[in-house]
Amino acid sequence: MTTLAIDIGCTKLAAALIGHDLQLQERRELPTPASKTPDALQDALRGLVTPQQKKARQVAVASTGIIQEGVLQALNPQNLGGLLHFPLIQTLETITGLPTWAINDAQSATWAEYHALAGDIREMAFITVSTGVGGGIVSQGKLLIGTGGLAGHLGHTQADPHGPVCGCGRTGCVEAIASGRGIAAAARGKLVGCDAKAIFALAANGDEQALSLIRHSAQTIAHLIADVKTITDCQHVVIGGSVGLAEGYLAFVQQFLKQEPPAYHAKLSVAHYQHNAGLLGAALLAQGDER
Ligand code: ADP
Ligand code: BMX
Ligand code: ZN
Repeated sequence: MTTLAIDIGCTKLAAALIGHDLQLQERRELPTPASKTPDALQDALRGLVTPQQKKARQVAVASTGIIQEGVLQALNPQNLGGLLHFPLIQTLETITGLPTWAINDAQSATWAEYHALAGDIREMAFITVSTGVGGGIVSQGKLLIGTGGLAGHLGHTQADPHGPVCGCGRTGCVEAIASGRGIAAAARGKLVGCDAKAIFALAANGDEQALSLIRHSAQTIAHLIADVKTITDCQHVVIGGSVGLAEGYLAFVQQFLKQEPPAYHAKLSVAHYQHNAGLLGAALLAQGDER
């Protein structure tokens, strides 16, 4: 069965048709609307899926936010321009007329990346360093979602009790420091106003402040990985998201993780499916037992 997979991130929306061979066809991408009202998101989703919906039998959504009973609840509404609540399944079923299934974006990507790992791995974690910091955990071969959908929201563990206040209301979350938004918010002087992509470009040209902002993010993610290892005993941690996939970032994380005692080390790699892990995981999960 062909699935129309949709990935709703805080910066970009993506969609593709995915069959049983898990090959992506007709991948499309649009920016997440700047005015993130429910109407603006609904219009953007309609524009994204209309060209493809006739070719699919079902819709599978991987979306930022806590997904409970098909509704998106923002944990960090600041990342979604203040949008708190969005009826994902209802909206997409109305737009497409197709049965729709939804899960958190990072949980979804975790499942795709778990399937891409070689060997008999039963415990793994995935961390996306993107607009925010998302995460997912596989324990004993099962994806943890939780009764309320919150499981694996690793970006909201506390990295620094004296750190910046996070949009979720907590102080010093990993997300407030290490995410694309966090990197940009810590910029000073001539770097004020630069986004994370621009800060990576400056670092590649030797800018010391840009490099130190990126290293601080990577160090925060390395500490998070050590914490996740203590909780899950994961053998492997996969890193995704545009910041996580950026050149040189994983090497910094690796360097900082090596400074932790060996018990807290885990094998690290970048996402096998790169920017498509969320789309593929949603299709895999929605196709479920039929595969
Ligand atoms: P989303 O959050 O919608 O899933 P991304 O994974 O693309 O989207 O993450 C967006 C963040 O990644 C932004 O903070 C942006 O500045 C940053 N970013 C985008 N492209 C790059 C890049 N090539 N290198 C480093 N950072 C990037
Ligand atoms: C935030 C949270 C997570 C999400 C993560 C990465 C919201 C809206 N999102 O921690 O649910 O998985 O960001 O999302 O509260 P991304 O859009 O930055 O990839
Ligand atoms: Zn937080």
